[in-house]
Amino acid sequence: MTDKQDNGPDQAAIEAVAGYLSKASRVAVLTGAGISKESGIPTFRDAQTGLWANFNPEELATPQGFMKDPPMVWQWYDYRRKLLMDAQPNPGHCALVDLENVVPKLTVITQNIDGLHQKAGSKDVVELHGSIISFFCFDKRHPAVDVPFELKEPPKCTVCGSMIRPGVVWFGEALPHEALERAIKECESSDVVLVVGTSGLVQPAASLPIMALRRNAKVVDVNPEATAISDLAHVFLKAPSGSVLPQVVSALQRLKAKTS
Ligand code: BV8
Repeated sequence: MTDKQDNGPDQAAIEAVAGYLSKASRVAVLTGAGISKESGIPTFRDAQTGLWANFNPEELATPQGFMKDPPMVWQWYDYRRKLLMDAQPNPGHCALVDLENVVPKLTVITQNIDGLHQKAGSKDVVELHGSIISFFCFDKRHPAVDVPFELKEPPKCTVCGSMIRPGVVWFGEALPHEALERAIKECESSDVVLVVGTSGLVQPAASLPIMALRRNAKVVDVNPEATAISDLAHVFLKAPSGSVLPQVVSALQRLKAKTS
């Protein structure tokens, strides 16, 4: 595709994306762990710090991993949940809130479980992989509330007695039906889809940009590293989302001011 960038975003690429957005009536944004990196949250495939350095997160984030060692998996999520409590949205999250106020309709579809889009003020957020601050029991998914920090092992469900687990989607588990349906509908009906901070490795989320391309949406990849999506995108903004998304929003605001 003619206007893709592979040497970092120059102003022309940013203006091109602003041009797409100025004509869009519906915009979808698919985000991954990368958008939270500048809030101090390690991405999913970063070398895990501390105790987790020797474990593959894709083994920990599974029902089998949890059943094999409930205290260890529980403590891994407790460590991540604590990290998130102090985390603040960064300029990338905030730029999406600004964008929501400039385009007619914007939906954030996130693979992240950190709640930072909602903390930033995004009004329409679809959580594909659940949330680290929600809990339900392993056997029957009875909801659990007020789960304290620092527990060494999973508490038990007060209804059925099975272990409480984080309310996230583990590998090998189906995504919440309504969230996935909504994400597909938005990606198939949006004029522009921004793909921000994802390695594009995890399915079925990674197929959403392909579905958008099939419906002739303009797809923009925002990532400091090239991914499988970068090559398919109309524009590849090779930069951290916290620095380039505010530039895109400013360029759009200038464009709107000129044409109003
Ligand atoms: C399912 C919650 C079926 C838990 C997560 C084909 C079709 C269907 C399934 C599969 C398939 N092939 C394989 C599968 C199975 C599997 C899968 O995709 N495996 C992969 C590894 C190959 N998929 C599943 O199991 C899914 N379930 O399909 O079920 C089914 C159907 C019916 C009945 C039963 C089953 C479930 C997947 C969900 C797993 N849960 N999270 C938790 O977090 O603990 S996924 C996890 O990875 C996170 O949510 C994370 O968001 C997600 C994706 O990773 P990324 O977000 O992309 O993060 P990553 O670290 O990889 O990349 C970060 C990027 O940011 C990098 O590119 C980096 O360059 C960039 N970056 C860095 N800094 C910045 C930046 N970008 C911008 N700015 C910066 N500053």
